[in-house]
Amino acid sequence: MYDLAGADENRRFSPYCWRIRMALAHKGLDVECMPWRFTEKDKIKFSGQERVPVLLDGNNTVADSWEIAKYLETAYPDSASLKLEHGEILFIKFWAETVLHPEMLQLLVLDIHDNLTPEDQSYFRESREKLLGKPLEEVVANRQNRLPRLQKLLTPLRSTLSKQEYLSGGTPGFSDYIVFGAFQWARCISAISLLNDDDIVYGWRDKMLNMHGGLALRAVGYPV
Ligand SMILES: N[C@@H](CCC(=O)N[C@@H](CS)C(=O)NCC(=O)O)C(=O)O
Repeated sequence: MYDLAGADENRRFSPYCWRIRMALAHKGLDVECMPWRFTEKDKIKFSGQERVPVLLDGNNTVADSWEIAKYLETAYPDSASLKLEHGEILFIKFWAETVLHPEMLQLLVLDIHDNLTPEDQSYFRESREKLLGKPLEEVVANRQNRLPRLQKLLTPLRSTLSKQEYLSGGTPGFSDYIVFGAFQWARCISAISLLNDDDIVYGWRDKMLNMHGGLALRAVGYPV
């Protein structure tokens, strides 16, 4: 799998790649995660698009985390299910991508920049400043003041986790990996603390960090 890396090639921080690393571990599949940088578009050209994760499995190439999850369910039907069959999971996916990620990006964007190679820094600054409409330093100025917005936005997550152990029900599934990917993105790239330890979301994230032999806990990141 091609996996987004920082200047330190062991810093793997993509929320989309983390979904898949957790999904692969869930299915008991070993994977080699090859470091890829934003400016290495040529390296993944064979996949017909310009983003990671890109999974290579035998003769198959699959890009896009959702497509990869579906592929894993079809190609490995006998291992633990990712529980994709209920259509509502698409709501979780789009909520994470259009509500949670953009809010987190405004907290993390400068830390992401600071952890990249010099070539990636230029590309990232230019593309993200265009997207956000201002200098990265301005985006994160007074970012502590934005934290209550994030806290509020997590309300449906809190309510769900007060009724059941995982977003997918009694056992984890791809819904959990989608949302966890966002928290792992933050943890791997920034020292900012997003969750208080008395928050039920903190407890859920802790379980996710320790799952699959502590795969996510062991990753290069910050103890937040
Ligand atoms: N829809 C894709 C999105 C993947 C994506 O946006 N990946 C980011 C890394 S987190 C990327 O490769 N960005 C390349 C760029 O911004 O040039 C998926 O679910 O896999």
